[in-house]
Amino acid sequence: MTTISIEADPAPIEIDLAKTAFVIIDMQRDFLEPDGFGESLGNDVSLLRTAIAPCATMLNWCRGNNALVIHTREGHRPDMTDAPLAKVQRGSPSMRIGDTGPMGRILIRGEAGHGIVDELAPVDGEPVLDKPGKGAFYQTDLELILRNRGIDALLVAGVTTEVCVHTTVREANDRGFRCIVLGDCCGSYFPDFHTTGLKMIAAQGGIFGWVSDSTRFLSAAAGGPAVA
Ligand code: C5J
Repeated sequence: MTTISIEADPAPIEIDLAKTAFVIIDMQRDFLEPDGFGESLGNDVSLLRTAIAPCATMLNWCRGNNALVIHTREGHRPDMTDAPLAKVQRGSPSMRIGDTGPMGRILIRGEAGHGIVDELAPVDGEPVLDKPGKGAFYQTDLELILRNRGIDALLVAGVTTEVCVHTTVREANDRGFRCIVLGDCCGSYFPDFHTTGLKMIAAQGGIFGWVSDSTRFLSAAAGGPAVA
């Protein structure tokens, strides 16, 4: 057992590294790459891409220290039988789920855009969960995997802060997992949503979890002083 104390908001949090998983939410080409779905909708993907380097640093640490890493991808079966009509028909975007975009059919499993960016590509032994919804627990075996491994704390990263990261953290919190969201490893097309989304997690004494960053985690893991 290696227990460390991570500087975080609203307060430091102690975790046992053997019972901690790094969960990376939806770092998919369609959300993050120039020419992807996100950019085709007019979004500035550079706001999300800032999360790639800190996520890669965290991945390296986890791989070097035998920590469980779990990747998720948002998307649907090619026949879209698992895509609720209410999701497919929502809003009036120029392209919808299932339409053909710059990197294949939007949010469809097996298409290039659905894949995780090369910098964070999963390696053997790292579960990759395909989720049809925003939360990583909905209609996936994430909870089973975490319980089987005796995990009680999650280091959470990914995109977007206020949508799939938030939904997953809320789901995890309700299931009794302690979530430490690494702010620099997350991103949003809307900077104020990112900032406010993180504040919402840590508000009211940490109503859904804790907020920290990769620097403070790595410093705690190295046994050094926390760097704000
Ligand atoms: C994610 C979304 N991954 N914003 N999806 O946050 O629709």
